[in-house]
Parts: sequence; structure tokens; C-alpha cells
Amino acid sequence: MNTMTDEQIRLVDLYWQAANYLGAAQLYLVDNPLLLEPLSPEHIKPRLLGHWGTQPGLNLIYAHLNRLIRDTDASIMLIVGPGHGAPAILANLYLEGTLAEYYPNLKFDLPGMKEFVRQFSIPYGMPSHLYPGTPGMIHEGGELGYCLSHAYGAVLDNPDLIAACIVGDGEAETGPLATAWHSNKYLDPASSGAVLPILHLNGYKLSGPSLMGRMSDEELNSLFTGYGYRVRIVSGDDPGPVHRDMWEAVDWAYQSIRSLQEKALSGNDIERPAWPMIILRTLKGWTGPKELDGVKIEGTFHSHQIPIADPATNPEHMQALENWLKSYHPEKLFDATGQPVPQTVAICPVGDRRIGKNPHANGGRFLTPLELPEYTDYKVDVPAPGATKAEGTRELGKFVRDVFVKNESERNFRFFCPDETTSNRMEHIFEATERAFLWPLVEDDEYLSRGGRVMEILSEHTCQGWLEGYLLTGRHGIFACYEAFIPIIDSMLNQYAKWLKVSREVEWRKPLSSLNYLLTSHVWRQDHNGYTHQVPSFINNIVNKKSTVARIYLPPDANCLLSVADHCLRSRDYVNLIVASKQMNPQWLSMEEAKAHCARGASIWEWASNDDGDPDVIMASAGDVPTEEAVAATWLLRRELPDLRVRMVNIVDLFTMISRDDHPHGLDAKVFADLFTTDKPVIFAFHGYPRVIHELLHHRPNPQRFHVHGYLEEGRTTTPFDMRVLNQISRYHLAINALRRVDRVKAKAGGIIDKFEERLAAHRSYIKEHDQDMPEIRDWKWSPEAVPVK
Ligand SMILES: Cc1ncc(C[n+]2csc(CCOP(=O)(O)OP(=O)(O)O)c2C)c(N)n1
Ligand SMILES: [Mg+2]
Repeated sequence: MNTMTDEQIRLVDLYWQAANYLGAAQLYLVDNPLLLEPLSPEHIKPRLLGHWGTQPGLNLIYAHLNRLIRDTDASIMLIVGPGHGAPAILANLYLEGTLAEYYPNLKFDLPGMKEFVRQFSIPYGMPSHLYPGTPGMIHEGGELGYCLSHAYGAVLDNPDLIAACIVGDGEAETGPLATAWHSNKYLDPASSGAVLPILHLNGYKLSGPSLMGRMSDEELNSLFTGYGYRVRIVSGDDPGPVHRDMWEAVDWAYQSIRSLQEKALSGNDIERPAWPMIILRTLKGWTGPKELDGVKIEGTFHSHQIPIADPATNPEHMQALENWLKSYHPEKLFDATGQPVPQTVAICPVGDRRIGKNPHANGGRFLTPLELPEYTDYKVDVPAPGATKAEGTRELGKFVRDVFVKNESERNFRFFCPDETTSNRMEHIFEATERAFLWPLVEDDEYLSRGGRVMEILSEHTCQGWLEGYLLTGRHGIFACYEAFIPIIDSMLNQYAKWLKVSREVEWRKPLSSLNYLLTSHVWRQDHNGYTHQVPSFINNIVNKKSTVARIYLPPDANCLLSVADHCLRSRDYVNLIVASKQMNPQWLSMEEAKAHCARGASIWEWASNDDGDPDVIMASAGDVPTEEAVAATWLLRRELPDLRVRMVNIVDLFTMISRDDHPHGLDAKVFADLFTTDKPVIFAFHGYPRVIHELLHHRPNPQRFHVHGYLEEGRTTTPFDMRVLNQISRYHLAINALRRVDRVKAKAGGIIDKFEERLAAHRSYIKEHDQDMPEIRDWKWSPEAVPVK
């Protein structure tokens, strides 16, 4: 390693000045990038957008990481929580030369530099935040809170990688960030890489002080020591000493990481691995204007965005801006042709070691397809529709177990779950692997081990962040969650879907494995949890995502679930939502039938239809429980009114319903009409909120003929069938609705409707007395003849 000399410190400082200059210049200048002429209004951008306050700290960290990489040849990926500091990161990427490799117009010459500062934050230029088009980044930092879980996800199973993660002190107040500190309890130093958290304690957020900024060093030390980190604090407002301390701190952190890893690799059992972290306590907006019009700027929240808002129209402010920019002495940092003088960039690493070129940040380059077991081998035998029952997720668990087995040597697959793998009945997975845990183990622990590949923490945010980091670095995974609580990460999904959408528009970003959700323990079967656990709203969120990204599957039984899961694990760049019950449910399709049905996405179930190609009414369903009710409704109708022609249609792939113009999975008009006709009434039993279906059907012929039954926000701790009754999706409700929609049978319908109403009344009194559903419901089984129940 280079020893720290005054000259070395000068070089780090020179680089820092250059990055600070270019960061500030991007906020203001359209021209005159080197200030070779006096600054005047025509050099200033018409709209001043972006953030200054965080930049000097980001630049300081980048500079010291560069120096460390140069000295150690370490593979370091940078994850920047305060993504609003994009101009700082862009300045560093420009200086290290990676930006020009991706954007050839941003070269080291005067036109290149002019374009570099000009294009920032103008329409179709670089956006104000980091984004998929920023080389070397896997994290945008637009919505704050996710950097640390992303960093930990990125280094899992990447032993050569160090993720340096800059956490804003305001960001550190968010829930997702606060819980992510615990990720250190999952990282195996022998087989994974390391995260170096750097808390960027500039004391302020957007308009007020950060909480941690007002905590003493001692309090911060206690807090983070309590989380299990070894803490080093670097603080000050004099660049020389701060550079020295930071140099030492990154060396210390690097050596601590390597010694932990070496110890673990040499077979030493490491309990509570105490990874290093750095707290950098410096001024927000450091080196910027100290004050303006008597208002203090440097070291306050006033530096957060544009410190001098109106230079083009206020000559005094123009002078202040010029003084500020000139304080970095650009003429000493760059020559007159716009090239940085060699000393300015002496600390930059070269080649793929440059942060902007870290290969892990374009994870698709590393993507090895999963080796998948043949899913049809896991089939549930279904000799006839409804003849068997099975727990879908338990069957899927066997398949996922073998995905672990088959990919053991690649170590590129993990399962993420907030404490529910067993509750979700996926415990066959534990025959292949366990849950990761590095903190002390006790004798009674179950399925916990250092090298486990199941990631369980009771933080949906952390599960989501880990998985995103894991996928973004070219690996595969599944996130299994209770349906009711996945909306906790709605917002993270919003952001991830945006990342995927934009990534597809960046030609050098390689495709990633899809983000796969398995939502089980769903709304319809919360027998012992009740109303709080009944929330199917994640579907609503995914429905609104770009059609290039969003996929939603509602497999009606275990064989369909297996087929869908296999498909999702092979797909790229999607968000796949699978909703499937973990309960004992009737099985409808043989594996061959399931395969064909899932390939089509939606099809007629002939065995439950008696329409002879000309239905009076169509019974449709999406979701396992609604399908049971819909099939039972056709059964009831056949029994009570055999000459009513009913067609049964099941939908696995929800986007088949929407017009082909709006989603590539939309059925074309002809196929849609083959299933639903163009004018016959459709009674639709849907897993989630009914309006989702109405919205999807908007451009289909006669959408008003679709009568959707779904979750109506009614629920309590009650029997499975009562949930369906409360939400009017029970077989009786569906059958009554069907009878009411067909004029041809109106005369006969009344008596049958009365009979069904009477069964609903009987149900209500029966469950209160017997605390379970009526035998005719509990013991109901599909039969083609629909023989009346005695
Ligand atoms: C979740 C979220 N809430 C609010 C914002 C709006 N916002 C942008 S920057 C910022 C302050 C961030 O402060 P800090 O993390 O300390 O960053 P820095 O001081 O380095 O700018 C806020 C509140 C956001 N981007 N994300
Ligand atoms: Mg801050």
C-alpha cells in the first residue's frame, strides 16, 4: 500500500477539488465550463435543478475509495444512498474516464466538458438522480432507504466483492434503512463479500437537522456497536486532517474486512463477525458558499439543493457563484483543452477496477441460467377434476428444494422470506439448505446455519432490498410472503419496476433474472388470523406497472403452480407475481392439462361446462379459492337447472384479460371472443378487488356484461366458506347472479334462487352453532353428474 505522505494527501485533495468543481458546474453551466471567460448570464442554465449539499461528502468518499482501490486492487462497487447527489457521482465517473466509454460525447476535451456540464438535468440529458444509465451503479437513491439492503444483497455469494455503501444521515431515519443494519447477521465472511457502510453524517436533511447529526460520537458508537459493527468516526471541517483520517479509516476498514475473511476462510469459526463501518461527520455543502444575503449556507440544510438560486438575474449572486466556482481553481486542475492535468487524476484506478466499470454493477453479464429440475416430475396425480386435494405451496417446496440442489455449485439462487418459510408450508426447502444466520446458535434452533441460503428476517423491506441487490448483480431468487403484508414494500416495488423499465432502454444493461413473488397465506384463508390478514392489494399495484415489466399469475391448483413457477424462474427482466394458497385445496388439472392451460393463460374447462359451444352464461374465475367456488357454482346450476348452458373459463395469467394493445399477454380479440363470446353475460369470480378486472376489461366487447365478484373488504376470524359468503363470492352468490342474467330461464330461476338464498341463511346459522362449515360445503366434491346431495 502507498504510505500516506503529504504529497499523496495533496493528490487526493486535488482530485476532490476537481470533482467538487465539476459537481457544482453541472448545476449551473451551459457553457464556459472551465471559466476561461468571465461568467455571464448566457453561461447559466435557464432552470437550475439538482442538489449540492451532499456532493462534497460523496466526492470525498469516492476519492478515498479510488485511492484504496489503486493501492489494493480491490473490487469495490459503490452504492450511493443519496442518489440526489448524482452530479457528484457523474463528476467522478467523468474524471476516471468511464463515463466517456459509455457516452462518447462526454470526452476529456473542451466540447466534451461543455457537453458534460450542459446536459445534466436538461430534458433527455442525465436525470437529476442516479439511474440505470449511470455506469457502475445498481442503485438510484431516488426514494431513500434501500441502499444498505441493496449492498448486502449484492455481496451475497460474491466473495471477491466489497460494496461501499454511502448512507445519508437523513436516509438513516427511514424504516427500511434502520432495519437493514441487521444484515450483518447474515453475511458469511467465508463465502460472501463484504459491505462497508459509510454513514454520511453531514448533519442535515432537506430542511432540517438529521437525528444522527445531533447524536454525540459516543451515542453513535454505542448504537452501531450494538448493531454489531466496529465503528470509526472521521470528522472535521479542515480538509487536510479529514483526508488523513479518512485515508486511515478506509485502510483500517479494508484490513478489517480482509482479516475477517481470511480468518473465516482458514476454517476459524466466526461468531458475531464484527464488520467495520465508517461515520463521516463533515459539513453539508462543504466548500460551497459560506453564506448568501446573510443566510448561512455551508454546514446547513440551505445547501441541500441550489445554494445560489438566481445568478443570471442578480449580479451580486452571479459574483458569488463565480467566486465559488473559481475557489476550486479549475485552471490548475485542467489544461486549456479540457484535459485534467495528470496529478488531478493520479489517484484513479484503471480498467475494470474503476468504480464505473465494476462488472458486478451490470449483473446481467454474470447471469448463469438456473438449472431447473423437470417440474412435471413434481406433479400431483389428478385422475379426475377435483378427485384429489393438495397443498400447492408444499408441492412447490419440493421443486424449490431441488432448485437449490441443482444449483449448489453455482451458488446463485436464494429464497427470501419474512419469517414464514415453514408457515407458508415450503419447509421441504430445508431438506436442501437452511436459514442463514451468523449470530450465536443454540441447541433448539431449527434450520439455522452459517451457510444457509434461505434469507429470513421479519422485515419485508430488507427481504425485498436483499433480493433486488442479489438480482441486480446477476443472480436468481424468490420472495415468499404473506399476501396481506407484501404491500409494505409497494413503494420499493414501484422503484424496482421503474429501474427495470429504464434499464431496458439502456442498451448496455444486460437482462436480469426476474423478481419473483410468491404470495401465499392469502386473503381467502385466514381462518386463525382474520381481518388484518386479508389484503389482496398487491395485485392492484402490479397491474399499474409497465406492460414490459409486469406479470400476474393466479394458478388454480398445484400443477398449474408448478408450471407457472418454472416459467417465472426462466424469465428475465419481469416482476412476476404468483398468488397461490398453501391450504388443502381441490386439484383440477392433470399435469399435461395444467401445462397446456398455463401456456394459453386462460381456457375453457370443458369438463365443467355444458354449453355445447353456445353458452347462456359464462362462469369465469381467477385464483384458487374463487375457482373452487366458480366450479361449485357450475355444479349447482347443472344440478338444479340442467338446460342452462354454462361455460366455465379459468384464467391463470391475469393479463390475458386486457387488450393486446395494452399488454403483450392480452388475448387477441378472436381468442377472447372464443372464450367469452362478445355478448353473453360473464360471472367472474376473482381473487382480489373486483375493480381490477373491470379496469382490465375496459376495451373488450361489451364490458358491462362482466359481473365481477371479489374481495369486498369484508372479513373477520371466521370459517373459510363464511369469508366467501361475506364477500358475496360463494358458489350460491355466483349461481344466483348467473340465474338472474339469463332471460331464457327467468321463469324457472326464481325458485332456485330462493333455494340458494335459503342455503345461505342455513350457512349463517350453522356456523354460529357448530363453528365450522356445513357438511355440504366441507364435503363437497366436484362430480360430472352433479347428483343432488341428499
Ligand atoms: C423516502 C424518501 N422520502 C423523502 C424524500 C425527499 N428527500 C430527498 S433528499 C432528502 C433529504 C435527505 O437527507 P440525507 O439523507 O441526509 O442526504 P444528504 O444530506 O446527503 O443530502 C429528502 C427528505 C426521498 N427522496 N425519499
Ligand atoms: Mg444529510
